[in-house]
Amino acid sequence: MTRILLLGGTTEANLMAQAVAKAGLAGVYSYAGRTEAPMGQPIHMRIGGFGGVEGLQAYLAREGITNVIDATHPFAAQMSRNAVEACAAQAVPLMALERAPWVAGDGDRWTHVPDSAAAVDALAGPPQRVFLAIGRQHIDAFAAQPQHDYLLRLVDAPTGSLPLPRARVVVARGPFDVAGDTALLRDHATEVVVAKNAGGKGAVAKIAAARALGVPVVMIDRPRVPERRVVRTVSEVMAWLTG
Ligand code: 3Y8
Ligand code: NAP
Repeated sequence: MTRILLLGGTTEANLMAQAVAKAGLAGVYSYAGRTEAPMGQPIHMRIGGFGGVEGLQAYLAREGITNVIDATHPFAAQMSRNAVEACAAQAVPLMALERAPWVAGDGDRWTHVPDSAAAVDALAGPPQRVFLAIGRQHIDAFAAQPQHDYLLRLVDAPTGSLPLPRARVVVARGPFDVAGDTALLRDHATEVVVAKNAGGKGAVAKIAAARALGVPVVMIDRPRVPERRVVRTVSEVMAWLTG
């Protein structure tokens, strides 16, 4: 009897949940609990951390999980590391569903940086109008470059003051579209976009908008995650589950 743990929080995970429900397989969709009101899912949901590798191992045993699908965001590296360790320890098969990174094309003006600290360093220099599109968890680090006029896009309205003296907040949950992001960059007169190389469609609009407007992008490359089986499509995961 298949019982799936789907580590979610992305567009791909949502598509995966639809396929699992359609196939009539038993599964649980797991959110970290980062946002106030995460989207509903067609399968059971759980919200919150497991309590590290040990907590995840105990969960796998207690719930009789037979397959784990890691469909988390490429920057959710800690969750992916924990899944590799816990699944190996419990001998539960693990499959990652991961989108390919974006690759710069004609007209793209990208500067690649290895992590958000390097993105902060890349913003040294005279004041600019910066679209900081990397969410809430790493904003504090940019207080080291207070000279800029920031536009922040967050999933939930910030509680308390922001660590940036000049920042405007747009509260919006993606997926985003190119027309909307082009208008946003124009209205803000953005001079540089800071983005994570998330890949996929949900966050790519700002990259296409920056290309169209000739705006440079500081592109944060993905963190390393341990070796594991990876596929790019829901159907490949379904073949693995039912094969
Ligand atoms: C809680 C679940 C879907 C899935 C929506 C995808 C697409 C839209 C684009 C910008 C970039 C960013 C951010 C982003 C995108 C999708 C997908 C994606 C980027 C939700 C969600 C959860 C989260 C967590 C949130 C992080 C933040 C990152 C905002 C739900 C909406 C910037 C990543 O406030 C916080 O603490 C937010 C934290 C992790 C990164 C950060 O470090 O702040 N995602 N995003 C998941 C959980 O609790 O387990 O609330 O319904 C999911 C999605 N966000 O089709 O419905 O699949 O990537 N999410 C980035 O890529 O740079 C926004 O603004 O252009
Ligand atoms: P992370 O740094 O890799 O994980 C930190 C801790 O959060 C994990 O050790 C785990 O806690 C908990 N956690 C993370 N994802 C979880 C999940 N799906 N279910 C249960 N617990 C989870 O994670 P993150 O980067 O903060 O991402 C959190 C969530 O947001 C994930 O679902 C991810 O897919 C989604 N998301 C992240 C980004 C991003 O830019 N990072 C973008 C879009 C969506 P314990 O150790 O206690 O188990």
